[in-house]
Amino acid sequence: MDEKKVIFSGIQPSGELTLGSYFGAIKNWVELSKEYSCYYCIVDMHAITSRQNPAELRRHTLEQLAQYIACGLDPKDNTIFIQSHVSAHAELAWVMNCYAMYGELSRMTQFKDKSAKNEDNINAGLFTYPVLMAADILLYQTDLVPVGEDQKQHVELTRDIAQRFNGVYGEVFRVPQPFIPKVGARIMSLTSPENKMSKSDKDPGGCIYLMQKPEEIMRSFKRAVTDSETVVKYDPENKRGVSNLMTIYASATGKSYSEIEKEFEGKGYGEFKPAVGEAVVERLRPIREEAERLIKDKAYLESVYREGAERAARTAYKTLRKVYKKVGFVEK
Ligand code: ATP
Ligand code: LTN
Repeated sequence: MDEKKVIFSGIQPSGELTLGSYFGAIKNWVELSKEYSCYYCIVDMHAITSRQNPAELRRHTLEQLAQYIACGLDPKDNTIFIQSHVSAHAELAWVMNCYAMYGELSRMTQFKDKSAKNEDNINAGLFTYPVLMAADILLYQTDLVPVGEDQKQHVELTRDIAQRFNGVYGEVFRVPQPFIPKVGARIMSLTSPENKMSKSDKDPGGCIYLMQKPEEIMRSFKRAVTDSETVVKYDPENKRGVSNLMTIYASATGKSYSEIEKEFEGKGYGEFKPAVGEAVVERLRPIREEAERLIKDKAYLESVYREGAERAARTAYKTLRKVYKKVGFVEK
């Protein structure tokens, strides 16, 4: 019997992974993978809530798998898989749809943001996106969900849906908790630090991508928006740009904000910005090199996602069968 606590998390293959996905999520996944039983998913079904080019979606999915492994997730110790390969996700999502309320889904800030950005494609999938996410999490009897701050509301909704279902049918689902990093929960854009760094951002200068070349990373940091002062000080209210750079530096080096303030005392942004760039370049270099190597090894990647899906399916269908029985479906 596996007594370890269970972790589930996922990222949509909707573009190139950013420093936000890394510091907000994957970095924690790697730390947790040592102690817990972990499921790390590439949520391609979520990705199609925005229109995707099919060839690109396929490429991003495989690249993301290579990047998960390159970031330090060992497929032997972790169940790494592609969401659409385990059809229980779609099946549980349907049932969960009937236990999620229109009103609560209407309050989801991600839905409101994404609807405002995609006025021409406010599809039903975008609306029920958090229900599929709840199904992802609940299928594995998950204890902890490591995500960035922006996903907290979705994990809370998952808890509400699980409790509602359990309230009617008994203890079917474990009620999960969000796990949000203390530093790095919200990495902002380098060009508009009032917005979250996001892989579907239209302004590439604001984003740092895991696979980006060092020269490009350095250029983006040198151009990062700061303020008219010259003091390196953590003050997210009044110095958004600089505070964001400090968060990135802290996440890349493990230093605290006060250590960083001391390190750059009396030095201006001209010294600080390239130092952040260097730290990020060094942090990402081994990841990029390993991911570039892995992406060429299609047979290996295939073996990882096949095995991952098989392992995931075993747990997922156990939960799904229980749910079907509880709601009154006839056993086949
Ligand atoms: P998209 O632009 O396609 O919506 P995204 O870049 O916002 O994607 P997601 O795939 O939605 O990223 O998120 C992947 C994981 O990384 C989630 O756990 C999310 O909370 C986290 N994350 C994403 N962006 C950031 C960020 N800027 N700072 C901290 N965490 C982030
Ligand atoms: N909604 C998340 C991605 C996601 C997820 C999940 C995260 C889908 N299913 C389950 C944690 C657990 C996002 O947009 N980042």
